[in-house]
Amino acid sequence: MCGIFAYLNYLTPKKREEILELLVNGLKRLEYRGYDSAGVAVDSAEAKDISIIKKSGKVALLAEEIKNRSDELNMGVTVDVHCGIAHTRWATHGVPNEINSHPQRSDLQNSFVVVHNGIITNYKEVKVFLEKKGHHFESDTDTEIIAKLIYHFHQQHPNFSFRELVEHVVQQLEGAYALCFKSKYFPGECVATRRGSPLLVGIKTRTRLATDHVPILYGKDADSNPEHRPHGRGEFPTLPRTGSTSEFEPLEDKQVEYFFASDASAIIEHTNRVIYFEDDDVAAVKNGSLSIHRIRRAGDDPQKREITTLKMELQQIMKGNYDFFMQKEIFEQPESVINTMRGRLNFENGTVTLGGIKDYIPEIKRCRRLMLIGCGTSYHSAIATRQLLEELTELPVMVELASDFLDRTTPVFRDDVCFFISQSGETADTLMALRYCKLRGALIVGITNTVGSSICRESHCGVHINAGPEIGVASTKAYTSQFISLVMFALVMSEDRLSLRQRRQEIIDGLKNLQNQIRDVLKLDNKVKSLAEDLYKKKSLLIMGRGYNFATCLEGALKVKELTYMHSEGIMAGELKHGPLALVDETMPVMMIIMRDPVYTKCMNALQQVTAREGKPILICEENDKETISYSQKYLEIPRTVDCLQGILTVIPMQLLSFHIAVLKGCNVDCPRNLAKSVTVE
Ligand code: G6Q
Ligand code: GLU
Repeated sequence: MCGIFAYLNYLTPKKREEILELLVNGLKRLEYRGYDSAGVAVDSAEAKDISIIKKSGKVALLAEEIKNRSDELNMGVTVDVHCGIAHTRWATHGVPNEINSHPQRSDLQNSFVVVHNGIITNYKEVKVFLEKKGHHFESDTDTEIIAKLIYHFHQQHPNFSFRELVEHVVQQLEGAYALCFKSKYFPGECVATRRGSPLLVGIKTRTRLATDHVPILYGKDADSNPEHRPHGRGEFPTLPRTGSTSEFEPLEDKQVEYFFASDASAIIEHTNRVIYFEDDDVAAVKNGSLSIHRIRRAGDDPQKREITTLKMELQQIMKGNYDFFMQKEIFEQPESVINTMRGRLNFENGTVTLGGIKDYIPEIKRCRRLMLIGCGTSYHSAIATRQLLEELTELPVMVELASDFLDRTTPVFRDDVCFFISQSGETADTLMALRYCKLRGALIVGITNTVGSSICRESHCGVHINAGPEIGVASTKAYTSQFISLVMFALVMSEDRLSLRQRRQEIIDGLKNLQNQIRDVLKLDNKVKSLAEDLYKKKSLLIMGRGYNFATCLEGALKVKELTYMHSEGIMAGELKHGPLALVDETMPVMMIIMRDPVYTKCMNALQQVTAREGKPILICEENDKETISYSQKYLEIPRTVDCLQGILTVIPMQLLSFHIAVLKGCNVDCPRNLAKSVTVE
């Protein structure tokens, strides 16, 4: 979902070539989020203007364009103070072409330039206003109004600071945004702000930072007064200044570099000292000092932003000896599942401690029902664990797709406990559903893989799945870690139930063996690859199962769709007779998941229905299950584990199968077409 990257060096001499390389490399770290074009803005060679370089297509094409213009860009010059902004665009308004790429500009002189992640929902009204003021638009984007609006305010208030101008602009905007601004009127300054889209800043100094926080600075409450809300049409009111505030000097060491980005993967190689911005923070760097400002609103008056230390290491976001991030992340699962349980599940005494929710367990035990809400793969992890949660908590468990949950304006009550499952922690549908439930007094539990993400921060409590950075757009290790996190929650909820002690113990023993069993399943990689060679030219693939393995059918079908662009459908085997069986003949590719679990007999019934119609199903079944194997020439034997954990093992062949088909079809494994790692727009 697009990426923002900005770099400001202060009293830190850098060649212009180094600065451009750094900006391009920052965009490369964000490519996995999905995009269709890219651009940068830097000081022009004479440093009195701004040069913008933009290209539709991949970042590599932008890098090539920069190289082609190296003479014009005076690459050999060293600058002590400079601000550069960069962007990978995921088009929402205006086709992916050069003119619609970012940075967007205020005028032909590039007086103000801006990069934007999100959607401005009232841009049409603002555009009408600005056109009446004589501004001429060149792009079809919503973003362009931001660049022209700040220029308009600058013309009205030439003595406003850069930060004050941005504050006035964002008070007119509706919708979601993360923004970084640069201006020829404010050389060496950068202003960044966010509402609804993620943004953070990394700080790098020669010596250790003199402080572990940056206080929040408040101007006068300029926008709490209703007259200053956007009129939507006609004249914008003349806005009073928000009141000057002293710039905060967080650093003793004046040599400093700032790295603004949409997520930490673009920052970690430079520094691990970061600040995650909150909605409506306006961060300004001026004379090397970072200050964070807010327009104070009733009930909202945080006093500071912590400078946190990123835990992720660079090699974790590199591919290692794999060709693709997704491949690496599939093969990381023996380790990632252990990391999810580390420090929480004590295999010796059978206890489970989830520090992030333990204070809330008594309240959760008194709740009326559990609601598990998510999208895509995260939703499937809820499907996968619903039955076990019902069994061990003896509570009603609702599993909801966030988008549909909101469409229905589902009734939610104070005694509901709502889980929001999200790898990125930024998925707009899931975040909107969280806010919907929070507003209605429910207890909010976040299950995320990204520290500092919006869902993480807006939950009352939660569990970090500790899967490590997941770069591939198609979620793999996050799914198995979400799965295990929810299983651990079920174990916590039932720890005082004597009647469930034996069941709990078999699950804990199963979790203990998982790492080795996942390794065994990964050894099937070559066999899966040969199955992929049979399938990759097919038009469709049906995946059937039920009970604890139905989620694997849904998740496997999603993986096949999103990675190979081939149709695939997860089918509840119990539903075969109610329609899907009509699809089966000797030509239709079918996979069936049949494990020796409580629904084995029913699955064998489904298998016989399929083979009776000349179907030739590929089976995912239990090791040495001769009876089941006898029904098919093509099968994958999976180690046996406790029934409620079997889905962790049966999903891995599906991850591998979709990966190999994608490679055979020449698809982009890490960045499938039309998709983004974090869908931050509804
Ligand atoms: C799955 C995809 C996608 C993803 C959803 C939810 O492989 O990555 O379906 O699971 O978009 O994303 P979050 O888990 O980040 O909310
Ligand atoms: N809405 C803006 C555009 O279409 C920004 C999209 C993005 O987040 O990249 O240009």
